[in-house]
Amino acid sequence: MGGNRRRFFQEAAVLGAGLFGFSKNLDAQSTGSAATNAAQQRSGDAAHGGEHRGKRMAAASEGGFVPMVAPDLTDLPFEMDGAIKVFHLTAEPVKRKIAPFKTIDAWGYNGSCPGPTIQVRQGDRVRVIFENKLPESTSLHWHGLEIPIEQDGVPWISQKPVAPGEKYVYEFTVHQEGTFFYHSHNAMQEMIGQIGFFVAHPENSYRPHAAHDYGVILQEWAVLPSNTVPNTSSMEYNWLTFNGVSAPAITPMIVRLGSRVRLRIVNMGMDHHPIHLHGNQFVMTGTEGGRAPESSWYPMNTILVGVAQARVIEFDAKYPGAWMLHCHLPHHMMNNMMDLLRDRQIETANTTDARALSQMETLAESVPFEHVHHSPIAENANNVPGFPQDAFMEMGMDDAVVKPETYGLPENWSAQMMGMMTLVRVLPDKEYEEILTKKKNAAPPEEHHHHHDS
Ligand SMILES: [Cu+2]
Repeated sequence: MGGNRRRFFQEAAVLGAGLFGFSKNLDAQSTGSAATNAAQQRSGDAAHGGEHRGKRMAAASEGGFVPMVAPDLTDLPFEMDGAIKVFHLTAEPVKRKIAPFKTIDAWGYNGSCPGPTIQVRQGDRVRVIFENKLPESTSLHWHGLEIPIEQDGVPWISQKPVAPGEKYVYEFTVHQEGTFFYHSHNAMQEMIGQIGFFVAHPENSYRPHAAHDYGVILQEWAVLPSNTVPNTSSMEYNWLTFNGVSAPAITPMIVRLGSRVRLRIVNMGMDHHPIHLHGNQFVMTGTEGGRAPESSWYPMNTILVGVAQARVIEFDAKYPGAWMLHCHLPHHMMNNMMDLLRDRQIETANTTDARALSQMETLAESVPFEHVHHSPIAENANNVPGFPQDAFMEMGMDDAVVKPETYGLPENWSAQMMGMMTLVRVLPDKEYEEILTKKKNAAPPEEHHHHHDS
């Protein structure tokens, strides 16, 4: 096996992308832990085979990095052409289920919005074979990458627009490390979803080592009730998403108690988002320009992620619990329920406990999902000016969003989860491994993770 080829197999395994699919990312994240290595060896004949697992582990310890996991998104596979990593990316309209009862018509890449994550290593030569299946011209811009002007992806400036049905090949060497992203350079296309992660892992691993590496893309949507197409010229956003999903449908981040966690947050919208983490202080270790020197790190628990920025934070997960990670703009901590509420929006007098509850239940049946009872209200609530505020807003729907990562959360946990909000679940070994096992058992066949056009 030649050097390039060997490196390819090792990296494909490390990234959990390429040939071997996305589903291993979560357990690949735990390679920093001896305990988990042992657990992986014990289950070495699981779905993807012990051989690949072993290679991934070896490569992970050599390379010193773990792949980033963007919850609710997949990784873009690649092939090698000599020493070049070749990716296939197709811009196209996509259906994105942003909540159990809401699917929107967005534009994205390879069936996904945001598009699939591209992960490479610093120093890699990268070729992206891009195809436009949109009804209009577009291009790909590589946000933050220092690459030749011919690769910059601005229509009419650095290239001709890529017309519908056309292909265009981008090729460049990635000399940087850090959190980048690709996107259309047309504003309205950006607002209808055309973005994806481009992560360059460093040639020399970051210190201190992070056992978990998660990524979130922030987006806003204005979707009128009973509509599915986002209004990209509106500035009144009613749906706020992490990786194209609104809470409580966003998949929680699972981390092992005592491990170091890295979180990369990218903002591709019209608003700036103060992202807050409960119960933990973190430091900012990087921006859209790459790693920040350790001398610049200071403690915080809220980080403003401005439009077009990436913010990378790290913390040691010292405290067990389901810690909220959310945008702190109050209107970004809600979902728009007008699709569900319709008549209630008009009948504002419908605010007795019994009537609101019965209405919620009727709505829940029509969706359909179970509705867990909302929080109690006072008997004289209707005599208090301002009522209701949050009363009756809660739509607990645990069963509708159940997945391995929600296992063990308290009943009705989903009632408090709305908009740009997720949980960082810091779990002791036993609970952590229980969820890993559930994830492995729930993982669909590998084919489902591939997004190549055939
Ligand atoms: Cu926000």
